[in-house]
Amino acid sequence: MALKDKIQNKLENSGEYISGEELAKELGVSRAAVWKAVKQLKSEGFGIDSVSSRGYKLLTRADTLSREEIAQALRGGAEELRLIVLESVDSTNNEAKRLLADGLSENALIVANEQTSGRGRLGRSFYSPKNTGIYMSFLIHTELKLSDAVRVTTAASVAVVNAIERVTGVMPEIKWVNDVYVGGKKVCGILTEAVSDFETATARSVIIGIGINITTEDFPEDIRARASSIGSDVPVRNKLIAEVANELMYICGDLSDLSRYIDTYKSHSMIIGKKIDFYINSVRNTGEAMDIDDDGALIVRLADNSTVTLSSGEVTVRLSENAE
Ligand code: BTX
Repeated sequence: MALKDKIQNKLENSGEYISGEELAKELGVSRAAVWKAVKQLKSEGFGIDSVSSRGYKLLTRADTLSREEIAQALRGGAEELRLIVLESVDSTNNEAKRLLADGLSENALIVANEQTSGRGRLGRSFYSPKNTGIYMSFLIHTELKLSDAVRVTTAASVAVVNAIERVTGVMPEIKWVNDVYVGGKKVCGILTEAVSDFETATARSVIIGIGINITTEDFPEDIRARASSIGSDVPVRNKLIAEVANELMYICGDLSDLSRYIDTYKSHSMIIGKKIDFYINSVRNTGEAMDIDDDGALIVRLADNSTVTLSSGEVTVRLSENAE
């Protein structure tokens, strides 16, 4: 039995704090080995409290993905999705594309415990370690005007925010266009891809990829200052996945019914009323974010009082460093 499994057993049986010294003595290993094994258990999703004077205590068991638990919580049409739960995959969006290329005609939800090449927008990557996050993609076959496809991203942000609030009680904010933040740091990214028919300017299928950090702590150096997790002392991944699906199916059931999502999108905006920097083709501009229109476009007032309307695509927005 691996050291970490032995420590897991001891912590589970005790239910109380056990000092690192005691564990090391009982298991015949160094305290450093105990510390390393505890760190590994944490990275697998176990909630373990470490207090220097008292030792370690198991707070929560691992938040294990379960196809059955997800399926049981799906409703309102979401239960009709073909549900695929994988241990590891390059990217759930890539998997959705492969299923589409193989001729899958059902709508599907693909979930993975880990992504080895999670993708962000514009060729960026999305850090997707195992056990501590949610990585999910919806494959939806729908006839959608390309001009309406942008609404899908807006809808997905709202589905995520509603689901997080309902399942965890945490109140997230949305940074236009599709990032979800908690405490000023990014906890979720959404990547929407359309398989389109340019002749008719319609999307035939959309793939909506959603990544949410639940208990991830060890972010890579370059994103550590900007990324965070929702945090949870109890297992939430299965419930949250199902709730995002339920919300998304409801909103996408009628994207022309703006009341299903635009108000929530606006009320959770972290930039409306704030000074922002925005980048078009890497050129920096500044202004004040005024409003978001019905298509999810951002209305910005410039220094000369004129306004511009920014659609998603190539625009990146940041809160101005000198913003109050
Ligand atoms: P984005 O391009 O807006 O965000 C990616 C950027 O965010 C990175 O360049 C990095 O700075 C930062 N970042 C990377 N990983 C994380 C993370 N785990 N948490 C917070 N910030 C991070 C956003 O793209 C769209 C991301 C979609 C991810 C989902 S996961 C399921 C599906 N499959 C897949 O390959 N992508 C989507």
